[in-house]
Amino acid sequence: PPTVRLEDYRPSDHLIDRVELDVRLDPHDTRVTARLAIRPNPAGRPGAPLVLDGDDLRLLALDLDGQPLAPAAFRVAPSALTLPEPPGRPFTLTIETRIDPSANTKLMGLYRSNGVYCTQCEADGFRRITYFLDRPDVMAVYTTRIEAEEAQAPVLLGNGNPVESGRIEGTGRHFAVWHDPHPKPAYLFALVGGCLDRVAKSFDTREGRTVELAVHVEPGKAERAAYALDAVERSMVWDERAFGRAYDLDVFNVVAVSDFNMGAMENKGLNIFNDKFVLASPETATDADYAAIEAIIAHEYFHNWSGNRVTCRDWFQLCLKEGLTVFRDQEFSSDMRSRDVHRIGEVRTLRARQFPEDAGPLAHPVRPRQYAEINNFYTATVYEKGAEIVRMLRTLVGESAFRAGMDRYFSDNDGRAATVEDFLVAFEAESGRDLARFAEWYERPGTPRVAVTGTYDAAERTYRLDFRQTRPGAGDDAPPLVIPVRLGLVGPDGPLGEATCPQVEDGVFVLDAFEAALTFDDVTAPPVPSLFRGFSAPVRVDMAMDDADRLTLLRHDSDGFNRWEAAQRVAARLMIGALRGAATDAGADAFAAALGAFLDARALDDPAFAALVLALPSENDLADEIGAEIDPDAICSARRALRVRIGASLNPRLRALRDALAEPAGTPFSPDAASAGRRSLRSAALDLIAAADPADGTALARAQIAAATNMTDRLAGLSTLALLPGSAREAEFAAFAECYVDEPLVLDKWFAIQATIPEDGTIERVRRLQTHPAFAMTNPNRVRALVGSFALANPTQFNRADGAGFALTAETVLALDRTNPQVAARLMTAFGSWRRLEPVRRAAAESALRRILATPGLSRDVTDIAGRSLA
Ligand code: HT7
Ligand code: ZN
Repeated sequence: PPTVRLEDYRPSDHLIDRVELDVRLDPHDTRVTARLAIRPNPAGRPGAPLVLDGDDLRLLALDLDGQPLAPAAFRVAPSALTLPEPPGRPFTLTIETRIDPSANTKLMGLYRSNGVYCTQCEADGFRRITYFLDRPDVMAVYTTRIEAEEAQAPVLLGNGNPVESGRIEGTGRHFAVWHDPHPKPAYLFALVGGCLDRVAKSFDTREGRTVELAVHVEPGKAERAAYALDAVERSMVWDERAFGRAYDLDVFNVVAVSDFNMGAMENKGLNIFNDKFVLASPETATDADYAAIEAIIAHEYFHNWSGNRVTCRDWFQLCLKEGLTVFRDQEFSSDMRSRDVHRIGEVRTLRARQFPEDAGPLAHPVRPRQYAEINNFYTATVYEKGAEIVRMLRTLVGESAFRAGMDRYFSDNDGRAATVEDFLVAFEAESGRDLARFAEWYERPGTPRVAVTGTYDAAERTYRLDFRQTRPGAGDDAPPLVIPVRLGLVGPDGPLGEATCPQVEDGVFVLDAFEAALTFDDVTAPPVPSLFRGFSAPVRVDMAMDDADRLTLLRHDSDGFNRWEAAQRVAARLMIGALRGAATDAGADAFAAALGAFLDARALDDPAFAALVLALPSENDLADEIGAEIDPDAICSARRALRVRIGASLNPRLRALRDALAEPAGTPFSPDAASAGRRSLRSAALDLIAAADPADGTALARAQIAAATNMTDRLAGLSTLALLPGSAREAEFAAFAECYVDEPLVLDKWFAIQATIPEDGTIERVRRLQTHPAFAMTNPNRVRALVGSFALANPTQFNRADGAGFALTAETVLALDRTNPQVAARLMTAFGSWRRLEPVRRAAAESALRRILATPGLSRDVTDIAGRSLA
């Protein structure tokens, strides 16, 4: 496929200032009339042809300033409309196109989901609605008239504010006109038409604007939208307080649809969501679902400033809106919940998704320099590593310069399409700091490594730390990065507050050379260093440290993240040691004893944190750490063995904890963080009990399912059972399916749990489930639940040595590619770590990849991922 390069960017030759759209909705024959006010761009090439993007469009009529264009004056194809010699002055082009929303299986452009008309235009879907300059630096003011049969689509929503609506007498049709006064790129355009129920409330911004907030959902599900509506309001309050950003329209609409390629979309004033991230009730949603809804509602709302008011000049700048907005939603969730617990969750996600991406064939810089298919660059690197860069920037310039820099960035770039450089300049101005070298974080792939050694001098009472950074994957000529290291020293009884070091300011040392050394004075006893507190930089840290020292950190560090990290490191060392034949039972027992002491001291004070400590590093975490010649079966066995040993050793404590945390009968469900934390610790305890004693675990899990008053407890019981083969498991699976046959989002959980069972029979089970009447390739959530969970969250079965897991995934990718290439390409990313497997599995994965790439008629999306994976 042709490659788009950052270095080739040039401004558009033409601009579009105003768009008047008239969309007459029909299931198969939707007519779109676009009146575009176009003018030559003073920054473009004079006299250049006008080339409007299209995708799968049929042109019905075309005129210029009210006159039909002569056939010789334009060229048309489904993918472009060209005026070779457009007027060298402002003019109005009126284009009528015809589209078939019911046939749109790609779910990009205008499509129907369960009978609801909706749109998805990012990154390049608007060109599937009308011919346009479909690039983010072309920003226009939109007025949209939507017309539809009233019985089919009683609700008609557009961007901006409602202007007018009415019936078209005698036709059964009606219309609504929406006007958005804020210039925006086409990717933020949206419309919705359908039968929808809603919940709403009004909100007064601190600037004195009264805004009608509404969440629209499938008929009969309005009650399940209450939590999302509340999250919208909390997001608005928070953005005013934390960033001084207020909402800027009279209405804010959220619409939930069931067929959606990603999580949600921040269209101006009309956010459209995958209903998985809107609908919640105690009976159907888990605590994790509630937290995700809160975070994604916030994320899309925050885009109103970071993305919409200030947008991206081109798609290479995607991290400018996505990394920044992830950072903003993470801060919001940290304020709503426990900061330490949330930070641990963020880092777990980064390590699970971004670190492997950065270490594999799909690695790319946070600001890529080239792409063949932009939809394949909505990645963990752009989002999650992009957010870490913003966090490091705040650590470097300090809280108050950071806030001032954000204010400056928003005001200097309001209404503009900006770049990463525009972003950094605002912080340079406010902090006086030169960020040219910091900008290197955006430029090259690869996770940096920082090796640290510590030396204590008892006579001098000094402690020296030597740092060395390396940049695997970044290229030999890569300069050193600017790495903020938040750190401190811990003694046998707690933090060593009196130790001082001139290079450490407010607890932060800035490592900006390949090598550097620090010396602390007044260190009265051999300390344990607590490095990268709060995970202050997205790096891998290599420091040899005894388990005993790490367990000192678990007990005494003032930093919550590093307390958790200490336990994770010990557990990882034990498991990796075991699979190399180098770990002892004594080590595991010492670790179990330390966990027991930790639970006694802290579990009831902070159950959510304790649950995270008990959740050992995942199989994928261990694979990432091992890095080469990976045998997922060996990893799974080593992990299981440690869980068995800990479960056996802590059994009485875990049982006592479960009892202490049980909610009194009749307690109403609350999704708040404290209640969720208690549930998660009870379930983590159950999981370890069951690992060591399957019979007891089965009984406890069944009892938990039977007594459950909410989906969190029910699903946790089922997840524990999923690891315990036998008739009890199958009976509970069957009962669950019967109970939730009419609840698609709950059935997705049922599909997903079964797909992740780490047993040989899972392949057959997944194939059987693919023929289940509820399975549909047309619904992305269902495909992700079954095949996505299998490929991305079942390491032993996806990576089976006989290649059966790769084959199943490849077949699904190829079948899906014919209808929805974007979702097919996402599924392909499961192959991203294939080169790090041991030789037999590696060969099987490679042949599956080659088979995919050789398939005739493959989409650009899948060709791009398969091609890069093999390169
Ligand atoms: N900005 C959006 C990213 C997106 C997307 C969403 C739904 C379907 C297709 C999409 N392509 C890109 C969502 C976000 O990050 O906020
Ligand atoms: Zn986003």
